[in-house]
Amino acid sequence: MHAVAVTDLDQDGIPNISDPDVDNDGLPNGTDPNVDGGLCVSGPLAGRYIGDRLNNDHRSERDIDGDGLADGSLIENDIDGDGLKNDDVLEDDIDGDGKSDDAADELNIDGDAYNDDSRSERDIDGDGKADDSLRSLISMVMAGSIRPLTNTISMAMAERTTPDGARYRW
Ligand SMILES: [Ca+2]
Ligand SMILES: [Ca+2]
Ligand SMILES: [Ca+2]
Ligand SMILES: [Ca+2]
Repeated sequence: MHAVAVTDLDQDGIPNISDPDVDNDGLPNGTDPNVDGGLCVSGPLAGRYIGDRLNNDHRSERDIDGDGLADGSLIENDIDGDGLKNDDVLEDDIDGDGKSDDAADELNIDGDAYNDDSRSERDIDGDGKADDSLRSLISMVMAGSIRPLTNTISMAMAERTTPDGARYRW
């Protein structure tokens, strides 16, 4: 059903890609558990249920804000359509599933087809930069999405004693 992109779900004249309430259910995209589906309360389709019935965190939801750009697409820079870009410092719930990006039970920050720890996940936070690019790592640390492995680094730098009694730091 996502083969054809719906460009203006609620037919209010504002395309989904810039509509702050894609389904006109009265809940702004940033607080709507199902951005592209709900009971339309205003505009030409008022009184009708429009869109899908897949909540933002549903495994089968591949385009949370219904703008035609898949959640996992590198050019989708605002996955939940709340106007805050995925890499904005104020964006703390990239996929709008109600779980903070930092929450322990948030296993798929960008709401794409791959959990964060999947071997196939190349861009955990949907910022369009591969996770192993230096710029992306720095921006994720800055945004608090990941934490530097300070313990690992300090352990690596700990003083060690070799079998013959010599002491080194490395
Ligand atoms: Ca809405
Ligand atoms: Ca949906
Ligand atoms: Ca989208
Ligand atoms: Ca957003």
